[in-house]
Amino acid sequence: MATEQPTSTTRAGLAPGAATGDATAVAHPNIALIKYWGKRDERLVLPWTDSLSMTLDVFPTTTRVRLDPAAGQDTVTLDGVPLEGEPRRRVVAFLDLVRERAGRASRAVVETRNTVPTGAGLASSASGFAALATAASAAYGLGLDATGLSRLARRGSGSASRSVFGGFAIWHAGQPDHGADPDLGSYAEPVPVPVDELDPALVVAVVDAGPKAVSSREAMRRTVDTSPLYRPWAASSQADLADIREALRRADLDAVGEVAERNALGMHATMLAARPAVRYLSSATVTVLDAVLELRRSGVSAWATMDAGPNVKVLCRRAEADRVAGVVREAVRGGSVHIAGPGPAARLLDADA
Ligand code: 2P0
Repeated sequence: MATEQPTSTTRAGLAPGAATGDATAVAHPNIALIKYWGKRDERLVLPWTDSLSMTLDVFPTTTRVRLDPAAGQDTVTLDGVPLEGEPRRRVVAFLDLVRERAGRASRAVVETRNTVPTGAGLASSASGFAALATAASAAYGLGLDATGLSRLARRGSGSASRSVFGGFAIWHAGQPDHGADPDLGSYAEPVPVPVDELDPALVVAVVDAGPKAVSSREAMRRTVDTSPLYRPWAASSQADLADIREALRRADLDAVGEVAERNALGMHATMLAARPAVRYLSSATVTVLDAVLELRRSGVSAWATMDAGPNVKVLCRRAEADRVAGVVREAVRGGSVHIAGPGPAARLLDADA
């Protein structure tokens, strides 16, 4: 039986679209089992391929957006430290988009608290822009439903479109020729999955929490522009998506893991073939991959996926997650290991929460 997926909520008692002027939202990162890698439109953040993810129940991001009509510019802090450079530019550009849609000029004070190691390939931009989209749209009174929020979050960071939803979510690339407004065709939505039967967990092995040498944005661009393996991977990813949806429907964890692992390895192959190559996987990554293989040989369902960094997320059964985490902990030595389950949708917090 399909488990009901929570959707994003609006603050109780307010008419849709009423500007609160001050809103706080929380969102969780997601890990893609079918990856998003490559944009067909950089400005609108439209991907070449559909992707599918599980939102986690760990590492939430909490963001407060407070309008400040007297201010001449936005104030943006992350864990109490003012953002500068490109990260600040991305937040301000996102707020400009919200202001344009709201028809309001007020600058804002944005305070974000992150619990995910920023820049470590653990999708802090997904939880970050999902929380920012949810809080900013309430503060400025955009009155969006969950689909609209997903489209908006996408403009901040592609993967954020999926963190608007809890559980499993698919992000539709949208058709290249989607009518007059291609923005409308690309959004995420929940995928019904028999979660209790599947009993999924992701064991997150942080082998290196430092910032990455090449941003995922730049790495994607280089891969699409120069990798001879990009187009074949994009085509096979569409087939992987169909396979994983069927495996999820059947609650067949081994089939889900097999497809997720091949899709991730294929994505990394496209980067390795880019010119110049982008290699996020480190020797510590390979050590964890060997441990995952060893677990499988010993009869444990464990499958690996890696994003734009050296860290490994191991898909397994919740009932076996402690055992998997123990083996992975041995392998990473010095890194940290976390167990995550399916997490909730992005949501607004009550003003007095
Ligand atoms: C994903 N990643 O599907 C893929 C797999 C990394 C590897 O989404 O440029 O930070 O802001 O849209 O969302 C990371 O890319 O990129 C990502 P932008 P984002 O989770």
